[in-house]
Amino acid sequence: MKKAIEIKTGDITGEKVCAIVNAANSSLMGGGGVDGAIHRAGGHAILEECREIRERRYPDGLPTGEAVATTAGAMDASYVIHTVGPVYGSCGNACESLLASCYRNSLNVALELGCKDIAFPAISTGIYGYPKEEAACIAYRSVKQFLNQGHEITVYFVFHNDQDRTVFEESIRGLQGL
Ligand code: AR6
Repeated sequence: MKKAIEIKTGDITGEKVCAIVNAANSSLMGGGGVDGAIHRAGGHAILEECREIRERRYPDGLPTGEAVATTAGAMDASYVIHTVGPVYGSCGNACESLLASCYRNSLNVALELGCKDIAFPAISTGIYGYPKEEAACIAYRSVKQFLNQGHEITVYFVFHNDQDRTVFEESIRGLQGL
């Protein structure tokens, strides 16, 4: 049987899962980091769908912590779930719960789409400056809480390099009994 949580190193755009998560910004119009990589790999269809979502549902932009889905264009995944992580230092005490919401809301969107697996990048830990150790604990706790509610979905944490992966693994060591 597949483990509920798997930790990997690699380029998330190549993941063969139902949904990959994008660490987007509220404009949904693309950007750098993993967002840029996803739009490049998926192609123009993703941007078109993001434009429609903005027009129809979020004219002022997708709020931090929320998540929406598009198809994945040319990538192997079926869907991209776009979520907006907090900019570290911009939200005071709320940053932690906003980052946790990114994971929880993305997982709920994946379930609504009927997904049995989902791959997350380390949301907010690049351009948005969240300390990797803190973000690791928040991400792991949020996913674990969701899985403990009985939802059947395999969650991949995908790190761009082994160093980030090691930081994550060491940070969550004390949490594995959750
Ligand atoms: N696969 C997996 N992980 C990746 C990849 C990849 N291809 N590329 C980068 N990462 P970031 P944020 C890792 O900056 O901090 C964008 O401009 C990266 O090493 O992509 O949430 C958006 O449009 C890091 O660990 O996202 C927003 O404006 C993690 O992904 C802003 O950046 C997240 O880094 C969002 O900033």
